Amino acid sequence: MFLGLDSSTQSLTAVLIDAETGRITCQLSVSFGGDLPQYGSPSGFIPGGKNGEVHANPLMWLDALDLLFTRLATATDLSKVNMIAGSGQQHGSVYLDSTFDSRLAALDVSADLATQLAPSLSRASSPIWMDTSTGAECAEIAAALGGAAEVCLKSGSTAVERFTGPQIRRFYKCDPEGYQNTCRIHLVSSFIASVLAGTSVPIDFGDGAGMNLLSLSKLGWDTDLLAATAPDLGAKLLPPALATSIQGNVSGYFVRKFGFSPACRTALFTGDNPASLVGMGATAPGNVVISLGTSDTFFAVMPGPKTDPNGYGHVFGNPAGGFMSLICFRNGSLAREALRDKLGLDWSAFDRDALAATREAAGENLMLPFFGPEITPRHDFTQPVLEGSAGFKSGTEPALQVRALLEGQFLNMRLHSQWMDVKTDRIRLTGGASKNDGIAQLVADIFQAPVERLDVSNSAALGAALIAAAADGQDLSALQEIFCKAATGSSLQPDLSLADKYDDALGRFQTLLNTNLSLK
Ligand code: ADP
Ligand code: XUL
Repeated sequence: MFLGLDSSTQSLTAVLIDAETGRITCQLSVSFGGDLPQYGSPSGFIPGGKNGEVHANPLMWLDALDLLFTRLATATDLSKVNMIAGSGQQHGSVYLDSTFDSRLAALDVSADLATQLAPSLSRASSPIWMDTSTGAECAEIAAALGGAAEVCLKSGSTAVERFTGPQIRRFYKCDPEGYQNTCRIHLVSSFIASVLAGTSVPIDFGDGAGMNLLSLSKLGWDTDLLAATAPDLGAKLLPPALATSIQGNVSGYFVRKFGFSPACRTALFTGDNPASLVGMGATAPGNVVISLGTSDTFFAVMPGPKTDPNGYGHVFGNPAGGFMSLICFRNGSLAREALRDKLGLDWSAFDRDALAATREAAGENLMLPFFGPEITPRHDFTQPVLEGSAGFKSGTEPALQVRALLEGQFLNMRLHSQWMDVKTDRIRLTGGASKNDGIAQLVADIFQAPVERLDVSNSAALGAALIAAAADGQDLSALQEIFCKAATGSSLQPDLSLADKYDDALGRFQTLLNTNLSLK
């Protein structure tokens, strides 16, 4: 059996797989808000942060670990687990003093993790990916390196507010003493991996690339970025490694307390997005993943460490080796809901039949589909821009607007993923809106690629379980064939007769976008 854990923003999830039978044998979650109300973090972070700060209490993650294993030990026989791997929400960081490793080595089963490890925190809270407080630090890091493009070329992303390097720099500036007392900085992923291993373990290339510190070409910490971020930072980080590297046996705390075998081993943890790439069966070229959640994301493996010339997309390590990209489109479901509500519609106006009724208008009207600030392209939009027939622009034809919004979203995605030059044999759709066949069909038509949906709900935790199996020497692609199959009846073929229309629309969309980006 292989156990995958995912410590995400709102919950800690476990997926246990049996590689022999090809089945998921147990799935359990602890919700930070619901199960641990004492932390006052109903959505997984401490509400009311000032100046864009969004922090979480790392002790909450430790309590969640104790609680999850208590539940797992009741639900299943943990002595059968050969290997554990995991993932964490990306970018969040945990700050520890010189006692952390000795406390890990001396954990006592009669007390809990949070009580025993609390004294080793050199910073009481952890900034997480939702934090936007580091604009000044991003500018300082970019200036020290000679510009944003240089940071992107080295690390795979321009200096980004939520990324760990700028967060570390802010801590160093705001609390120099706290920074000095910090001997070890972990990501959420490597923090939890270290607790399981009973000793500090490295950050992996997947999550490490979300720090603005990792050199993509050298796969080691970049000395210029370290120096631009904070003094002596290199000494506070272990050298990064591949997610599938084995770290040794699980700590005796988990053996004695929850019944793991002393022979159970642990691999590294990675970021939730790299783990999802594995869980969606997309670690080899050809499969592209589009997640249609609150925001939309586009991710895929890349043959080499190419970077986005516009600086919008990110490059992370692929847990199976090589690299992946992640592009985030902030307006995703937020925009689909905004248009739905503005026109007084419901989701049936976005479904297959409704969209089929306006098929003749495919690619004709254009909408820049942004109701608020966007990340890709980075711009403070306030409302959509419409260009097309009179009825469309005046808003008298809601069905045309729905079509143009969705077309605009996926044309924008196609446009801004071109730099990756990835092979798209098929698109694997996930996220809340992916169950909508109308939306899924438009994705197939605009990208001119088949679309399929998988039966996977916890793709990051499943991906982590598959990483554990791969670390144990199992064949990852063979396991993905079994665990990451398209759900029956979920596949859709592109309408090939629309190829030229959407090629033409892409050019016009780009022109309209460029005109509007240069307006402000
Ligand atoms: P997240 O993981 O970001 O919380 P989910 O992947 O759970 O988001 O997706 C939630 C979103 O799915 C909702 O915001 C909603 O807009 C969208 N959604 C749910 N059902 C439909 C539907 N039938 N058609 C289009 N969008 C839908
Ligand atoms: C990725 C990002 C989020 C977090 C939380 O860059 O910030 O997706 O990983 O899920």
